[in-house]
Amino acid sequence: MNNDIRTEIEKIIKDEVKKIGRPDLFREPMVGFVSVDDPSIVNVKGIVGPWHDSPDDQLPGARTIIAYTVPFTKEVALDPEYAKFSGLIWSEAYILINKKFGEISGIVADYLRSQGFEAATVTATNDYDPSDPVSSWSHRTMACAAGLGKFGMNRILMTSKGSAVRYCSLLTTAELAPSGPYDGPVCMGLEDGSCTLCLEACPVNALTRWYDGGKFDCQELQEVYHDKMIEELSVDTAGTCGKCIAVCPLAYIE
Ligand code: B12
Repeated sequence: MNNDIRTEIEKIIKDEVKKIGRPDLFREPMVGFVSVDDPSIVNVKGIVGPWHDSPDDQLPGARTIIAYTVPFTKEVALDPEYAKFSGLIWSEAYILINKKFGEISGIVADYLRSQGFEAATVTATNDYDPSDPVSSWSHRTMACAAGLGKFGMNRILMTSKGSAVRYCSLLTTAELAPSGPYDGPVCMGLEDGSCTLCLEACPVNALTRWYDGGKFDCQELQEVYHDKMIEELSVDTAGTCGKCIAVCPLAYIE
């Protein structure tokens, strides 16, 4: 299979994150590849929900999904834990990388087209209706299927560099060799129930009742934090929370 193409894609993604010039916020990305024939992709509507797109909905003839993750530095990863509202550096990193994701995926897609393949990019976030906060394309499900991580009790995908990371993915008609299964650290809460820090850290107790109003309270909290930052701190930044990630012993892994 096209190993040179895989190597070039990894290089493009790593170089583009380096070019942001913020080693204080971002670490080297990790890239994973999964075939559309992988059972977790074939069954994606069953795993995520019937509203989720199939690869063909995004790109007719898609053969491979390229998932990538940008890990935050320790300073960003631990920022939300003691922040009164949104963590300032967490929010800065959130805004910067969300903007950059479109550019990075676009460059990878152009490269694939230059090699004679089709490619389709997918918006990194904020592509959903707040009255029904689900996206038609779950980047972390793609990352999970591509062997980059495993879900934890806080509903966050843990990777070998921690769970304080952000995800993006794109599709191509190129047949690229899949990455192996994830073999990094996993959530202790799910493994043996020995950790419940994330459940306790949520200011609105959303994680224990996610499908019973919890996800809406999580969403609303981020809006409240946005307004409070303006009112009390005169800072207009993204309303984020992330306390369920920051308290996790696996938030940051060297
Ligand atoms: C809508 C949305 C929200 C909504 C609600 C999400 C929801 N309904 O679950 C709100 C506004 C509440 C929200 C909150 C947050 N979000 Co948000 N959000 C999204 C968005 C845009 C879509 C997610 C979605 O459709 N979810 C629907 C559910 C059903 O799918 P899912 O959660 O993605 O994946 C599920 C399945 O795959 C399944 N699953 C279970 N077992 C298995 C096994 C296998 C093998 C597989 C394949 C899958 C699987 O479990 C997952 C969890 O239920 C994504 C970006 C994107 N397009 O992916 C970001 C995203 C999920 N959010 C993210 C983050 C960081 C946050 C916040 C921390 C806020 C912040 N930005 O600081 C909180 C964390 C809340 C939490 N603990 O989950 C990150 C997650 C990073 C990570 N490490 O996992 C994402 C991926 C954005 C990004 N581009 O990086 N979010």
